[in-house]
Amino acid sequence: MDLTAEKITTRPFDAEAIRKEFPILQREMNGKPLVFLDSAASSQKPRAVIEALDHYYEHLNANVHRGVYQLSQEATNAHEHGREVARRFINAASTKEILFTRGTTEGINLVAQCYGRKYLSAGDEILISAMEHHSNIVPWQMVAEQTGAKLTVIPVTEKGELDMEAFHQLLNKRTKIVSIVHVSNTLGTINPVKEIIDAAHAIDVPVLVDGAQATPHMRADVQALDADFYVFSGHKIFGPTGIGLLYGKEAWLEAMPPYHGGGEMIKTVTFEKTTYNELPFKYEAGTPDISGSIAMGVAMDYIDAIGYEAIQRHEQDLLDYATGQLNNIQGIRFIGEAEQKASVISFLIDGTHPYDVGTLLDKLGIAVRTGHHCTQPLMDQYGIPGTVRASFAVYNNREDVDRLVAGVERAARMLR
Ligand code: C6P
Repeated sequence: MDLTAEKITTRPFDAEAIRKEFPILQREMNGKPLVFLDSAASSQKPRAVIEALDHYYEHLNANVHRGVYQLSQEATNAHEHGREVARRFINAASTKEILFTRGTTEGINLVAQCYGRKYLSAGDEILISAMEHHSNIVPWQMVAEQTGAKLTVIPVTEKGELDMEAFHQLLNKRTKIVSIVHVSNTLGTINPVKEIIDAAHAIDVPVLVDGAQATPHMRADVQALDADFYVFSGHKIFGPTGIGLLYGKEAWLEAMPPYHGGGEMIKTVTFEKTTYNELPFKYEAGTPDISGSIAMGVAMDYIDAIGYEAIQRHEQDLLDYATGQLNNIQGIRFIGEAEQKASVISFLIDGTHPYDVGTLLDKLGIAVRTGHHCTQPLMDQYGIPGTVRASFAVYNNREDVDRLVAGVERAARMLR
């Protein structure tokens, strides 16, 4: 297995062949074939990614960037190849701008602390939206407490879209950073991030984009977007858990102080003074997740081989079909009806609690997520405790939708 091979040949789209590449989908749950509809929480993994993890530990395992011996150099090459794959995947200008993190959450905390402690002070504003995941709220609240800055919040309409008029009014001279979700994990809404970035840049305000829910479904081209920071998680794009990516423009990464201190991120250390390593290592203290960077690269190549266009076409079909079928169920209420939506459907059934619906679906072998989806302020706006959320990936099919619809109908009959 050559983990540094330059390949990516797009293949003809074959939904059933793709499905077979995900071994876990052969499992049964509660005596029924598993219907996995929680990919927005964490996607399943294709065999190629699982094999890459195995291959690393069987053939390449050694620490990186340190050993003079060949095994360490091979591990380093494979790890750095993962970075190059990631650079290509998001069309960054340089691998200096590609930082490995533990995931979206760590990426946002890194920017909040490194940018915030240097550039924020009392009276400054951090502009986020009412549909943010807690990961894009709490780190900013923490740095606001440290610096005296405050959060301002773009409202969300009843349909689940950003109120763009309000955004343009809220963006002002006191705004020091905008941090916005590309695709909402609860509503499925695809936000107009390019419009937001252009407006912010017009008054020299940098923008962080939380791409955790976008990257499973669409190309994040950081140069076309002109994002200053773009973050996402490996485990939502068919890669392993514990690894993610922070893209940052080189100028910002050079200007900001580092995040964690330790090995790898230094050039020289004395008890009096430490000088920092060059990019991207300045932000990567300690031994990285080597198998993770390699396997995430394989996951990115896997997406590129199928192609985002084909993925989107397939998922749009499932989204339309599922929305239409679920809509026939009496008493269903959709939360999130934006014009531009990814394949995420949140709903409630009159007279039932989402948790009970989710539990009954599980008995039928159907995995959905229930609860507030780490977006409590959004739940408060809708005045609901949570939703049932079904999210679709490229390995799902119409049969999965049929099982979901039959399951929800049955749950509704039993619970009302
Ligand atoms: N949303 C969901 O089921 P981490 O946990 O760091 O990989 O990702 C955090 C995160 C940040 N932003 C958005 C928009 C997200 O959707 C998530 C993760 C999961 O919706 C778990 S709550």
